[in-house]
Amino acid sequence: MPNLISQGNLLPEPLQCGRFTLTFERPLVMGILNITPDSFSDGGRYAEFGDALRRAEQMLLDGADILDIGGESTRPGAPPVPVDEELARVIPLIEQLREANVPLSVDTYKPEVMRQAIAAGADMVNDIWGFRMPGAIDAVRSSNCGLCVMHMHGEPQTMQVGTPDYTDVVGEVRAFLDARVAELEAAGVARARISVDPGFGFGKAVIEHNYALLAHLAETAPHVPQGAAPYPVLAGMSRKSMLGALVNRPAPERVAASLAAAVCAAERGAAIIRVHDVAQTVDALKIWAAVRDAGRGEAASAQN
Ligand code: 7PJ
Repeated sequence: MPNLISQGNLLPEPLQCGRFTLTFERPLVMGILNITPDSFSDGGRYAEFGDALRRAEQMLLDGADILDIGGESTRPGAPPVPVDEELARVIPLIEQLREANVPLSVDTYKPEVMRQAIAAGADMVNDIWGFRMPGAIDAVRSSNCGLCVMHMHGEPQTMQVGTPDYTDVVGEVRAFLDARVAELEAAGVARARISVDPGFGFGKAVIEHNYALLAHLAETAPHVPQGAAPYPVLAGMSRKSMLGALVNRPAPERVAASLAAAVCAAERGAAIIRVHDVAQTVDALKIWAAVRDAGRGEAASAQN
């Protein structure tokens, strides 16, 4: 009997994530909670604390599995936010949302924000810089929070200036993530705490590189021994210009395009999908999962 479970469709390793252990029988939906007055697609509508709380509650009602709290816009060209300002935005939200009993991620690359967010109860640190800032690994190593290690070519201020240059974008992103994960593990971070992300839109040619990465999403994950479960892969394409470039619509009107991208990511093994439009994504992924499960039923009865 041939082994029908190839490495390509093994479930990702469960993710140790603070108070939670996340498993990936289906892709989990991470809802984006931006509290940045200059956030590119929400236009700052959720700048106020009360608005952010209401938005979080709605995302939970809509079925979000994780909330990703961000206090600094990282869109290309955005100005950096001082540490104190970022802390003032994210810490009260973490404290308030802890009782909601949902995994809380903090989207930051600043070690001091990581430290204080973990102390306030964050379950996960999502770093677009891939824990490359001096002190970032030290800020997370002794906690049990989950990590998302993202690939970025260049820096937010400059990454889309000129055309990003790769000869093999999938191989280069994977090599980068391999190296980051090796450094984290050498510093004592357990493998079970690590998820990875190819960083859609962060220093990639809008169409050529981003769509190659999506097409080969599973191959962007770090190498694991033969037969071992892959690292969980997070995919964040919601409303991004890689979608706008094809559908020719402003960010708030890219919901349908975002859903198509989410389904493509699910099909290619994404463990976590980071989105603005939680309710719609949850619906789309239900249909995707039903098709997957029906296909599995056929595979199982063909074996008997
Ligand atoms: C991402 C992110 C992403 C991860 C942002 C935006 C820009 N974190 N933070 N992956 N993007 N892990 O949402 O458009 O793609 S901010």
